[in-house]
Amino acid sequence: MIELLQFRHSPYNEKVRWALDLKRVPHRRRSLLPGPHMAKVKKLTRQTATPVLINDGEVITGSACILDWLEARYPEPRLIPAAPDLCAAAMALQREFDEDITPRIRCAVLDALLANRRYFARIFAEAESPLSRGFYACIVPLAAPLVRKGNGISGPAAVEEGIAAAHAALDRAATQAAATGFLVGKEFSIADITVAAALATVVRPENSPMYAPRPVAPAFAALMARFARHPGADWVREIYAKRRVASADFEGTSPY
Ligand SMILES: N[C@@H](CCC(=O)N[C@@H](CS)C(=O)NCC(=O)O)C(=O)O
Repeated sequence: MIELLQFRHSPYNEKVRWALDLKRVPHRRRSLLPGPHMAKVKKLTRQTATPVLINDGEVITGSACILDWLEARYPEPRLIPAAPDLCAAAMALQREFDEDITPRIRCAVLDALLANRRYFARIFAEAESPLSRGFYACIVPLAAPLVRKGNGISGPAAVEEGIAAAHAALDRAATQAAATGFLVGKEFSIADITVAAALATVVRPENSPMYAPRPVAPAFAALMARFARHPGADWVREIYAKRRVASADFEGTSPY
């Protein structure tokens, strides 16, 4: 059976979960904890990033490669536009977010989450028992420098840059989706999944796998409040309400 090694709250993992859920691909999910994940993922893939998809010994890394793999094997519903110009536009938007915009937004998100080790543990160790979540909260301060370094959080300028990147991405989503509700052409595609999953890290749509557990820690609540009334946040909430078929994440075997 296909297996997804993932982080609970991550734009790249959310992209893959979204496609798996829409295509109703039977699979198993295993959530890993940032920090302790490294040894396991490195052994399998010689790098440390999630998501990782495993199928019969075949190991696929990188959310874009995983989406291509899924689209080839589970074509319905189609997520990569058939028309060459729309396909090129969707791929270009995916590449720009994956490689440039999403990592910048992530600096601001992780910095705010790391301000409260218990909330960081709540977010990432949701699938764990209360005991191991408590243990993880204790080691978050040890993992924090690695998380900061690995994600380019070099100081306040990187955080401000991430906030500006989120604002610009929300502006762009609101403008680009104004005509059809979708970012590329007239159909829902990987472009919408990529951009909505990246922006969900700050918008945190309710009833979605990217929701913010309550009570929200003050630093993270302050970050979310910066974007809550942006028209681009309305687009994120709307596309989640209409197209994100799963309202929660799960551990273990998929319900389909
Ligand atoms: N380009 C990759 C980026 C994946 C990525 O950065 N994943 C992060 C979570 S958001 C991760 O697992 N970081 C931990 C690490 O790299 O050790 C993709 O599209 O999947």
